[in-house]
Amino acid sequence: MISGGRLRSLLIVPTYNERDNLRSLAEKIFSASLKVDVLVVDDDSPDGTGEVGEELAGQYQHFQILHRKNDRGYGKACLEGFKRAIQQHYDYICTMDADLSHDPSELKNLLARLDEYDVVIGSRYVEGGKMEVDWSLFRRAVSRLGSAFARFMLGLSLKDCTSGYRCYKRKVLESLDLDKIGSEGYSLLMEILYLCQQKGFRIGEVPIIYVDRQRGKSKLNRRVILEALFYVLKNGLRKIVLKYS
Ligand SMILES: Nc1nc2c(ncn2[C@@H]2O[C@H](COP(=O)(O)OP(=O)(O)O)[C@@H](O)[C@H]2O)c(=O)[nH]1
Ligand SMILES: [Mg+2]
Repeated sequence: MISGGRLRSLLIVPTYNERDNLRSLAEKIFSASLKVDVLVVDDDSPDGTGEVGEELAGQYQHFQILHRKNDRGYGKACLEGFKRAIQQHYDYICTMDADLSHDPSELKNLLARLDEYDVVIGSRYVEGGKMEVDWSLFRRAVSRLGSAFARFMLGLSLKDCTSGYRCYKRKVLESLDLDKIGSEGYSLLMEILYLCQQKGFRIGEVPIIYVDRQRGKSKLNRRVILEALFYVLKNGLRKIVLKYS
C-alpha cells in the first residue's frame, strides 16, 4: 500500500475499549489528508472496538487492523505494530493514542522534523506545548514526576518521556532487538527512549496540545505505573553501578 509521496508512513494506534473514539479518529486522520496508512492494534476489546476497526478497514483503503487475542498491553501492542511496519518496509513509523488526546492534524509537524531527527516526540512540556486537561492531582503528578524521574534516573535529555505521540525512522526500530524489550505497558515509552539514547540516535521534541479524552476510560492503572517505575529504578541503578565500578 503506497500512500502518496515517495516515503511511506505508518501510524500505529493501539486500542483497548475505544469503540466510541475510533471512527472519529479515522475521520480526522483521513480528512486531514495526512499521507499515512493507519494500523490499529486491538487487544480483543470487549466493547467491540475490533468490529468498528473491521468496518473502517472496509471503508478506508489506507486503514488496517491487527487483532491480538488473549493478551493485553499498550507496549506489547505497539511492538507488534512495529514488527509489522518493519516487515512492510514503512519509512516512518508513528504512534498515536486512539482517544483523541493527540490531535491528528499535528502529525505533520512531527513528521516534518524527521529530516533533522531520528525520533520525534510530540511533547507537552516544551515551549508551546500544553495540557488542556481536568486531571486529578495524582494523575498530574504521575505524568510530570514520572517524566522528571525517568529523566533524572536514566539521564534522558527530553522533557516529555511518557508521550505516546511519536515518529521513528524505520532504521531506529530495526536497530532495536524488539523481542528483547521487556515492557508490556506504558513503560515501553521510556524503554525505547533509553535504548535510542544509548544508541546515539538524534531525538527531538515538538510541542503538542494534549487534551482530555471525552469518551471512554483511561487504562492507566497501578500495575502499569509500577511496571514503569520498576523499569526506571532498575535501569537507573544499573547505570549508577556501572559508572562507579
Ligand atoms: N492494544 C492495547 N491498547 C491499549 C492498552 N491499554 C491502553 N491502550 C491504548 O493506549 C492508548 C492510551 O491509553 P489511555 O487509556 O488513553 O491512557 P492515558 O492516556 O494514559 O490515560 C489508547 O489508545 C488506549 O486504547 C492495551 O492493553 N492494549
Ligand atoms: Mg489517553
